[in-house]
Amino acid sequence: MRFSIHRRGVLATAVAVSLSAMVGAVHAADKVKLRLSSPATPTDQRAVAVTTVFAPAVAEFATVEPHWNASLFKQGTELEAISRGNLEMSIASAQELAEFFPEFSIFSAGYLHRDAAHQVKVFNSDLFKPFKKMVEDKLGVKLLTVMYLGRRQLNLRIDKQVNTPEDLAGVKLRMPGSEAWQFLGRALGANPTPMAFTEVYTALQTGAIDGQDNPLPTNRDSKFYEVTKQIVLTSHLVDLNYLTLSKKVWDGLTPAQQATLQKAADEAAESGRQKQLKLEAELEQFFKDKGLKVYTPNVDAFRKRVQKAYLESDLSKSWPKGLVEKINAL
Ligand code: KDO
Repeated sequence: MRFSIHRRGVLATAVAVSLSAMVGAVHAADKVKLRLSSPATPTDQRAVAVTTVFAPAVAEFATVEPHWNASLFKQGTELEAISRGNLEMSIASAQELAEFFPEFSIFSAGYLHRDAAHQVKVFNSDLFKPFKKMVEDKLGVKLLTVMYLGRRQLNLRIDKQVNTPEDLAGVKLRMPGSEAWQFLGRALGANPTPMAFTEVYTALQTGAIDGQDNPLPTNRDSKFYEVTKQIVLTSHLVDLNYLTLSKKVWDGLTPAQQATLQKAADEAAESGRQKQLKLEAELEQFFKDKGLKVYTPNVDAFRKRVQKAYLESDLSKSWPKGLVEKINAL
């Protein structure tokens, strides 16, 4: 008797377990899988925001599967992968978008965005709407929100004091691998060379390059301070990325899911932005403690040279007329 009760109990439990496993499996299969590929490290604040704010907020209907350190797609190939249906999400740059739409280079121009708040204003303004639509219609990619990467600073393995763009003559500066980035490197007065983010540490270590540029938190996360001697605070680009999603995936969501996902993206971006700003304010001392020289050059000289280079360039010919003024006025 005891045995049979026990047996029934076991059977009932087994049935319940397999039923709930089946229900679980159905739920998991019902969920939208969102694979995200980015060269960012998992400790980068954009990555932290995606995993700790965005993913839990959409968990009811989506499973976010992030691949950091460019482990799924190479830097710069993510947008095409989304467009072809091989990837659902990325953290894209304006420079990458400019490879498809030259007019996007306006958002990659040095000394254009003033700060993190200005980036948000530009992204949410009417003037950005046609840009979003163009990317959706022609590439099938939705720009969900703007993420703050930070003020890019020169980070050099050479000792030479850099006060003006002239001091960068002949300096082999790694820039990410698209034309808009190379242009910025030249505008700064350096000799730019394209290279993927994941190769930078070794290139600095071996001397294949003289330096690179990135915001202070990135320099810490990727340990570039171990293989460089100085940080020159040029703040030449208040850098941004867009959190992107396949338009096809977006269109497959219910209106309520779309609203939840949009809110999650905005909240993740805001959380990452605040943390990144805090880190930027704190990190100067961190690098000094690591033995690096950290100083502010003649920023006006850099600003003048860079802005002039953009305005006289072919890149700016693709920019809608009057847009620089409108951006400045925001
Ligand atoms: C870089 O390659 O230097 C860069 O900072 C460029 C950004 O647009 C972005 O792609 C970023 O790398 C990666 O997310 C890694 O932090």
